[in-house]
Amino acid sequence: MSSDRVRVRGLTIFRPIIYGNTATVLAEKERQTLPHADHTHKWTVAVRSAASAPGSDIVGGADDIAHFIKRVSFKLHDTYPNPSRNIDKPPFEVSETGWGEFEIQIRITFVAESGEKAMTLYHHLKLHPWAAAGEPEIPPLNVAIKMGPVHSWQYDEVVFNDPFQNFLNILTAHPPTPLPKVRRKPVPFHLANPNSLEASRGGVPEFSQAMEKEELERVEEARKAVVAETDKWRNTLIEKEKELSELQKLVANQS
Ligand code: SLL
Repeated sequence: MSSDRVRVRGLTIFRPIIYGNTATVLAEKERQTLPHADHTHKWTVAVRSAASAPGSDIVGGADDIAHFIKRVSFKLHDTYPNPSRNIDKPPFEVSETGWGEFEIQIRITFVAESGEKAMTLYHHLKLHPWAAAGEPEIPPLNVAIKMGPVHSWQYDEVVFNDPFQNFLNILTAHPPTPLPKVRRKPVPFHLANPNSLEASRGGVPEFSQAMEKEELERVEEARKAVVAETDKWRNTLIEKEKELSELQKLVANQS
C-alpha cells in the first residue's frame, strides 16, 4: 500500500462551510420577461466556505472548497424541471426563480482522495423576510421588495477523522480563512436571534467568531430558563401532592 493511503490515526481536521440561500423579490419588469407569470422571487442556494471575502457582497465564499468537495447535488421541489441539479465545479450553487418556499436536499460528495461518504444536508428555501413579533408572517410583495434581499444561512463544520495522509496534505495546503473575530459590517446576523432582522433588510450578513460566543450565551440563558421553570413546576407538584394527601386523609376520616 502506498504511504498516501495510510490513515493518520487520532487526528481530526475540519473545514468550515455555510449553506443556505439568498432571495430577492422580482421587479415588475423582470417578472414580465419570465416565461412564468406566477414567479415572484429569484433566489440562489449555495454551499460555500464560511468566511466572506473582505468587501464582498456575497455571504461566505472567500475560500476555494473544490479541493475537498467534488460535487454538490441540490434536489429542488418537483415543480421544477430536472429537479436534481448536480454542480461539479465552484461556485456550488443553483439560481432559480419561483413563487414558493420548500425544503432543498443538499448532498455533498467529497473528492475521491478523502475516502469519505457523501453527506446530506437540508435547507428550507427562505423567500419571505424574517418577521418581527406583530408583523404579518408574509408581507405583501410591494413591502417585501423594500426590505431588500432575504438571507438564510447555516454555519457548519465538515469533520474528517483519521484522514488519509495524502488527503490531509491536500487539506493543509488550503488553510481556510479564519472568520473575523467580530463582524466587520454593521449588520447583526443570526438566524436564531430576533435582533437579526436587519440581516434580511438590506445588509449582507457575515459569519464571525463572536457569533459562536453569542450562540453559547443564548444556549446558557435558555438552559437557565428551563432549570428555573422545572424548579417552579416541581414545587407546584410537591404542594399539590401535599394537598392531595391531606384531602385523602380527610375523606378517610369521614368514612
Ligand atoms: C408550497 N410546498 O406550496 C410549497 C411548494 C413549490 C415552489 C413550493 C416554481 C415551480 C415552477 C416554484 O416556486 N415551486 O417553476 O413551476 O409553498
